[in-house]
Amino acid sequence: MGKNITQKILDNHLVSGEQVVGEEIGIRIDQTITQDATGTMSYLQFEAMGVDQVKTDLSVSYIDHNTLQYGGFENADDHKFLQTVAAKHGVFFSRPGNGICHQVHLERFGKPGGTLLGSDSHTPTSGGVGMLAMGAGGLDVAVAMGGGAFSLNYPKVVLVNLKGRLKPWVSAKDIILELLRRLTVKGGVGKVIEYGGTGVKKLSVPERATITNMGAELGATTSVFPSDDVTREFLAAQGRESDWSELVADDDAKYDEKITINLGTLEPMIAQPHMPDLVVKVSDLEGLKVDQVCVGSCTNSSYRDLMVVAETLHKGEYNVDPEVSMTVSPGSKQVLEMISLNKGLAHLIKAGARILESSCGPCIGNGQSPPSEGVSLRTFNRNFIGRSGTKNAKVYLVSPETAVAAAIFGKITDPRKLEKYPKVKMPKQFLVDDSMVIPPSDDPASVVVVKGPNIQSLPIAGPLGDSITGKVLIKLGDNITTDDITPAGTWLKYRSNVPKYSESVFCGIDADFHLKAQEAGGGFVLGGENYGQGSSREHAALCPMFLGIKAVVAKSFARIHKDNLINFGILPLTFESGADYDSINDGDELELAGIFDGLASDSITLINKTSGKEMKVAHGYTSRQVDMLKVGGRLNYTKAQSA
Ligand code: MIC
Ligand code: SF4
Repeated sequence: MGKNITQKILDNHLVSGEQVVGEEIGIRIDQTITQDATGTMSYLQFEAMGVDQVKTDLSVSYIDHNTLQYGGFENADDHKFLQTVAAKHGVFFSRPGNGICHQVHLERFGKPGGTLLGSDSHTPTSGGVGMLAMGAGGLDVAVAMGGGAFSLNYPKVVLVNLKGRLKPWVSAKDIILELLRRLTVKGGVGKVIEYGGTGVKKLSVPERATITNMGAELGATTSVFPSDDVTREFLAAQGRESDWSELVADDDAKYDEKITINLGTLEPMIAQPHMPDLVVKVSDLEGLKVDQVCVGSCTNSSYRDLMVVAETLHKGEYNVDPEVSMTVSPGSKQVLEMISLNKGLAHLIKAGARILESSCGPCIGNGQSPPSEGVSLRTFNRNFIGRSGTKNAKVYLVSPETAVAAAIFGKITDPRKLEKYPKVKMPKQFLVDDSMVIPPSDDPASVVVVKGPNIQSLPIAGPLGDSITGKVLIKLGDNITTDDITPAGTWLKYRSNVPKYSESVFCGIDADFHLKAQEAGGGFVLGGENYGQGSSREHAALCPMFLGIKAVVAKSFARIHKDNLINFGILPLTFESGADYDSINDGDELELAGIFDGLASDSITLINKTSGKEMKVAHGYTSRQVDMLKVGGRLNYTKAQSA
């Protein structure tokens, strides 16, 4: 029987388990990436595992999230630690300024047919060159660096059949926004989204990467494109044609679901506040006044994207509307250098765009927070409430085409109203200069790992008991994001300092949560559907663990966050019915009873001691996860296994 692309890569990397949908498998990881905001924890964990040199084909540590922290030593401490720990253990180090991890990895390292694990949820970007690239918590990445397998449930595979070709002013971002409109932020859970059809040939690698990048917002395990002639040309233009190999689905490949998108009839789309799936046509919102336009992020910061914006401004002799503040963050040093040599940068500057560093910047609330009640149009991938740094701002997600139209007219405008669509050709040769990627040391024994005062040691949970009692410390609704649990922005500098960062837990919802949790000696968190969606930050489990949270009971969980909770010894449990969720109130006293027996089956008894009601909650853990939870999480488990 024929295979699809996902099955081919998984089969080639399988080390344990059966290829049956929903069953846990273990796969070998070829490459890993970390970024600074999740990397410090990941390397502390790697150190704790006692492995000397990474065992992957390639591991890269990127500095791109918190590059220019204001006022204080924390950020610089983190960077020094990351640089020295990389040199010591065989990891390449991409310096701040070299660009956003996903864009740089796509340009310089991604390889068709390989597996990539990254401590960032947008790692699937490299699916644009036919890699099976997945986001995970830093601890999972540390284990993969040590040569351990990555565990996941064998996914369903969805074929998205792209037909026809995009019309002018409609681009890759509109394709993924359309998919989000159809499938929602939970639509991809447990699935790999694979792209095929005649429309694929018309999309360049960076356009494909925009789509695989934002597949993270569908909750998908990952997204992947075929590796074809377009991929070969891209890799050749990056001076690495030898990394290319063909990877396409067999003609008789089977899929669990099929979806068709007709590119020719697609219109410019826009995601409204405050979820990436609240998508409508741009024309439906025409005329809404805009305060800010931000171009960049790992979704839309490629050479192609920035040149579309620059050329539109230049050809039409436009300036940015006086009431709009427009920023542009290039995805990489390569992109920035190339647009500076071909005058694209000059066009942006002339028109009044403000040029930021090649980093995440405003996407993670690092600068350029919108004004009060402001409307911000961003080419980014997430518009969760408060993520921009301004809680009452209204953030919309759009393509570079729609962004530039709004910058010109000062209001939401269908970009098809602009005249000539600039034709941006993919360069025959990209400017290749890897001088900001520092290779690991030839003499690792001589490298001293520098840990300034911001690098605090890692808290570790103790073993699980047979019963847990405690109060409901907070009851939440659906789609709670990791930005709600442990926000970024000004808190980002405490990513290496769990005790301090724990003060941020749920602070946007209940400013005193951390005090309440500590006073009560820990307790329970209740959630609705898709609890923990968004980022891969394991701090969203680590910090609650530090505050004494023992279990999160929700209607359903996002994949990466559920794994992170288990990794840090917190029980993620699922309600059997909405009525059970409704029957518990904030402040109720709960007891999980007979946990060990419950772990052996799939349900544990939850008693609401306040109301007297008893119910069953499901866990769905594999036997490996049960063993991990019993000893207090993955680090203890890995240590015990290697002993
Ligand atoms: C994000 O976009 O939310 C982040 C910041 O890149 C996170 C990682 C982090 O929290 O450090 C992600 O996507 O995983
Ligand atoms: Fe950085 Fe934003 Fe991409 Fe996260 S989504 S990696 S913060 S650019």
